[in-house]
Amino acid sequence: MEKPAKYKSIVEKFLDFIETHDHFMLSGHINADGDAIAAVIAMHLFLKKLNKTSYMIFTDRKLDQRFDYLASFKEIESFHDLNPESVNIQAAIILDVPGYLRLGAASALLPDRAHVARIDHHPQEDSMGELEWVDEIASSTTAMVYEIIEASGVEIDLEMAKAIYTGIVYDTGRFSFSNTTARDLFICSRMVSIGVNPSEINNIIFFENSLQALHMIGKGLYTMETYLEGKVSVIYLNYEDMKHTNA
Ligand SMILES: [Mn+2]
Repeated sequence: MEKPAKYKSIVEKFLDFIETHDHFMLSGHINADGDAIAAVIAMHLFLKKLNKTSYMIFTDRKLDQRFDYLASFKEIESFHDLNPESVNIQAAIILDVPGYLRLGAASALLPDRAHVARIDHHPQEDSMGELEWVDEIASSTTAMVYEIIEASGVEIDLEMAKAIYTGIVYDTGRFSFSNTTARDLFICSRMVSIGVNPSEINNIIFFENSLQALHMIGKGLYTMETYLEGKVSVIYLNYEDMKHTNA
């Protein structure tokens, strides 16, 4: 017999939410970072395995192209280029987004809140859906998505593993920030055993800078001034400096 809803874990509630819908919109915060992009892609690949349709739609006009090694990255659409007629959105799962302002213009596509679910690890600004899982202790939204995939029993393939590894390694600063937990290391160890190559991903995300980007960083560092006995430092770059790089 099914457990009464009040005894279900949040992960089980998400699996129910997914089971009861077929066509999803997935989105992350504006100026999408490695966690937002990887969490959306991991969820997309998971839904695909369940034979569900999902549209990955961000408010950003252009995404950080470093993450184009992730499967389905090219399927991500910008809200601004989208023909709303071309999508059939029955439900939405919003990832790594603390409120409407951070979701941006893509908020316009959200269905009724009864069909909106959210997974996030930021302090919250707005309640956005009937089903919300917010864990401020979690290192990353992607680590939370992993828990849902893991609980479903779906086998994690290499493409999913790359996305899961990417979101966690990005938001923990290569496992160096204070948010890094034993669970993150365990999950990433599993992803490596599935075939993820850590140095390959680290190089792409953290070490491959364009010459223009390095020049810009150099210029910024040169302007550094410190205040309050070194506790605060300030660097400045103007729009002209930024314009010549896509960093
Ligand atoms: Mn995040």
